[in-house]
Amino acid sequence: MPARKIIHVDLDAFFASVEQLDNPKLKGRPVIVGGSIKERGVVSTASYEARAFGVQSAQPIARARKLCPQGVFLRVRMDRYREISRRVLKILSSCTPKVEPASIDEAFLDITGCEKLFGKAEDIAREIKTRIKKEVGLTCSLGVAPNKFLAKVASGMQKPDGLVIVKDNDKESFLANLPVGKIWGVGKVTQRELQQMGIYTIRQLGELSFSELQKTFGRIGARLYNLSHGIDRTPVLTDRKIKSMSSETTFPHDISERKVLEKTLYELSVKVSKTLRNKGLGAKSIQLKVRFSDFTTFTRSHTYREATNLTEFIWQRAKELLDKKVDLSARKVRLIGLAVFNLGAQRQMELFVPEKMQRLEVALEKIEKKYGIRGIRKGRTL
Ligand code: TTP
Ligand code: MG
Repeated sequence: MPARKIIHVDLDAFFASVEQLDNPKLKGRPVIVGGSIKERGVVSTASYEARAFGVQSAQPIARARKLCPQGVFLRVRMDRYREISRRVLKILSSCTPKVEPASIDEAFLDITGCEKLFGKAEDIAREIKTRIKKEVGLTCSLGVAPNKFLAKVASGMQKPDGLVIVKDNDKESFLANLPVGKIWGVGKVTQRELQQMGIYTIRQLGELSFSELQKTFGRIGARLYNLSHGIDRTPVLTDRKIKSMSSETTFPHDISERKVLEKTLYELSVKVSKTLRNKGLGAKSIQLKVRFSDFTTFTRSHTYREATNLTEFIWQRAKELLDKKVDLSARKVRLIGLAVFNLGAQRQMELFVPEKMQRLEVALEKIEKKYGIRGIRKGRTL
């Protein structure tokens, strides 16, 4: 696959910049926005002038007042920020249809293949900055890179009003001296663990072998390995409309045997997980639907911390709901359904590991043997 061209756009000091835009007297002054009811007395964001005094997001307002007594303190005006956010998105969408809004003030763009039409990635990035400045009145920082992870890190490197370009060949040197905390999914706990191993920079992390990382960090080991080498295959997801996916089966006659229900759930899991994988998505929530012979219907769902698109996991989760939440003793089942929601981009790196793939295959085969399912996975792409 040729290298992709991804842009990450992040507006500078967003809420505070909008306040300065709407009231030009505030330009160049320390502006601190926060303290709405929901934010309960903490700073949402501060203008760069206020940051020079040490004011930061999530700080108690009282502390910000001490650090910056001359600051202008303002309440959050969410509706206004949303309106501006929409205008920025419109500009981005006119560059490419492949835009993924990531939060109120950031978005990913996939401009792979746009270069013939619109010029070099760097020029497209400059054009975006110019248009947002001219048409909306705000500055932003951009990262241009072969993937989302690198683009996001890059956009944060020269804030405010920055533009950082990472070429495919330079990705490892770009990451080398950055702290491991820059890696997606490395929170305080993992960071501390790594520090105890003497690992502070991404270069040091990249020196660990795949199996070492997997042994120490289990499931996130694969991610640490790939990201530390600048590898990230997550797609820019434009299809935000997909909120859930589901599949269900109505039986030709009502069913009481658990084994048949489990087998059907397995078939539904195969279907749903395959669609998820094809779309590069994973689901955190699983919902089981059961309709009894008397047509009473109910659904039970559970949300997990980690998203998945693996058949085996989805099936296990669905079966758990069936085991724990459904009373099958009194009535027969007419219909069973499986839905997944809380969808998000799913890194499929686990699947690139041959050993893991093998284990998965073995597990699936066992299930299929046990339930007498044949040929169900024909044509399936793992
Ligand atoms: P960020 O993009 O993280 O911050 P920012 O735009 O203010 O500053 P910069 O990108 O230049 O570093 O968040 C976007 C907006 O989200 C921010 O303006 C306010 C809001 N926000 C909160 O309400 N609480 C928070 O803790 C953070 C980090 C942001
Ligand atoms: Mg921002």
